[in-house]
Amino acid sequence: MDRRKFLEIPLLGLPLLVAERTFGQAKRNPIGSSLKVKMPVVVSTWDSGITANNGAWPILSKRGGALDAVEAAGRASEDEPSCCVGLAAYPDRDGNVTLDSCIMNGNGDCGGVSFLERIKHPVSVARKVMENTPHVLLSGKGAQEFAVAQGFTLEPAVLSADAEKEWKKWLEKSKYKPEINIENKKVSQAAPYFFDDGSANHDTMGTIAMDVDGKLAGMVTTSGMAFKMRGRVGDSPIIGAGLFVDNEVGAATSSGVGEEVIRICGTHTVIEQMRFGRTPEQACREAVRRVVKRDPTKAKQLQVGFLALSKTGEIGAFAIQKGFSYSVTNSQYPKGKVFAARSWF
Ligand code: SD4
Repeated sequence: MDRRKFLEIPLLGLPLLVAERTFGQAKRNPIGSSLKVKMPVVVSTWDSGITANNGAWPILSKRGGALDAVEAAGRASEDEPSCCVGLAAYPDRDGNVTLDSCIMNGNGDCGGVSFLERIKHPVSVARKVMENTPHVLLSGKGAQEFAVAQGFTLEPAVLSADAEKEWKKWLEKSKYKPEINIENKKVSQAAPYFFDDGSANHDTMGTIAMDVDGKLAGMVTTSGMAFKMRGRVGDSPIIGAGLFVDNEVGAATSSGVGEEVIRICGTHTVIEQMRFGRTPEQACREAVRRVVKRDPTKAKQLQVGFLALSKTGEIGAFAIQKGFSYSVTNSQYPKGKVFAARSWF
């Protein structure tokens, strides 16, 4: 890249004014080029990130560690049916719920599970992979056997009523087309934020946090894309794609069409951009730019969003499409606050 082009790129992340937007009762707050917050802090993708943050904040606010906090965030999401990231989530096209998750601390310790069935808390299995095996990622039957050996219960293979209804509806046409911002379009009555259609919520939760000692950690938990092919694994359990954390720099997570995130090693790209001086929002924007430039026509039809937290307490996000949001909880926002990310289109 010539010097002129290199210098141009950081300017792409300069602040633009974004109007405050209201979706039903879900009020998203406008952002500048970055949001500087007090530590400790937990930040999660989407409006339903509030549920995840509510799991993490009791730990962080009592001076607990970031790794414990993000695991608790994942478990809170997996426990909440309206979050749709655990066993209540939408199945693959054959009617099986298959879950992906990973967890990482700022020292490069990490673990993940993919294509995991009938286990309620994939994030905790991911942590066991990290702590009790020499490996980083266990998949499918092997991951399930490992989980059971570690004391996790094998749950019945049943769909939630909502998932079964949506799957049957989907079977009528059997067309795989990821829906943009599906995570924020469906909201159950239990969720703190509502949309005009009263529907709820979510199929991926990414959480990044910094504790009182300045240590970073992150996790992702998901059922992946609804009605995917059996065996499909997305970006969420893949270190450097759905999650990357480095105590020297910051933490980043992603949501949206995982295939696009994997192709550009999304969150690793974000962290490396931050390492060389970009703000979290600029870094997220650069990762989005790489997705868009690969196929600008296709990019119009899909959503990918990145969310990052720097070690100095700056938060930034950027997405291809409007509608990506993130939730922040700390001493300034103990009940959590939802912010809108800026977007390419
Ligand atoms: C995946 N990135 O499996 C996930 C899907 C997602 O909100 O983020 N949905 O590709």
